[in-house]
Amino acid sequence: MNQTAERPSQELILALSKGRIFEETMPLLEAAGITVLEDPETSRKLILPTNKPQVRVIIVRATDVPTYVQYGAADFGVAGKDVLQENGSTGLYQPIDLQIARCRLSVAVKKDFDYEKAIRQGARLRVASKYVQAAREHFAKKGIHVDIIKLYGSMELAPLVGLSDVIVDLVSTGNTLKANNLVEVEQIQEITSRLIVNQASLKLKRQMLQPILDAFKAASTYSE
Ligand code: PRT
Ligand code: MG
Repeated sequence: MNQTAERPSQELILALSKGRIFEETMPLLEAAGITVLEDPETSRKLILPTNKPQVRVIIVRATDVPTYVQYGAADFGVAGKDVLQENGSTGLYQPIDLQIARCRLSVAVKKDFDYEKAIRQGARLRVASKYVQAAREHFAKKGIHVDIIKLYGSMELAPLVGLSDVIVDLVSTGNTLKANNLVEVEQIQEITSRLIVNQASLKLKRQMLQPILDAFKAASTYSE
């Protein structure tokens, strides 16, 4: 899993997802002297050039970032702790918590659902989530019996149409919950995005990678 794919040894590929991770990584790249020359929101290209000919950025789904880095198709990438936890992160070096794309993993219910009472009564809860592992662990720790229903998106809908009693989802402003008459009843954990590095790249391309890692580290600490 740790081999670097057949790519020139003097090139670096950074894997990012569109949206908040791309946007919040840009200032860190700038701090490392790297400017991405095209906007993934308007460009259809999946490989974006930067001002450094040896550095390119690839745009992939958020959940696919660790896969590209694990196989060495990208040398490094940025992924949420939620994604790394849920999909495993073997063979990945995680040197820096970038403190970006901050949110929390929470339990939410419909406003009129009495969560505490359901727990007191030992009810079996139906939980809809994309984060099956984290949800299972959370309720097991609390000794609550659950049936978990795996969804791939729009978790907020599930309690509204009777698919589940509870959801486990990411919350940042809380606006999505509010707009759908849901309330947060428990915070499971804080989530931020991490820099992940292919272990072989770290050894073989250390000279090129290290200054970028250092700049990222400094920029993410000072932006606190
Ligand atoms: O959106 P898409 O299906 O393409 O992929 P994705 O959801 O995997 O990617 P993206 O870009 O939406 O999220 C990438 C990473 O950003 C996640 O893995 C998280 O680590 C992080 N992040 C930070 C978030 C949020 N904040 C967030 N608020 N990811 C998702 N959300 C969603 C949440 O699921 C909910 O539906 O936004 C909604 C709630 O937002 P508020 O502000 O209304 O509370
Ligand atoms: Mg999303």
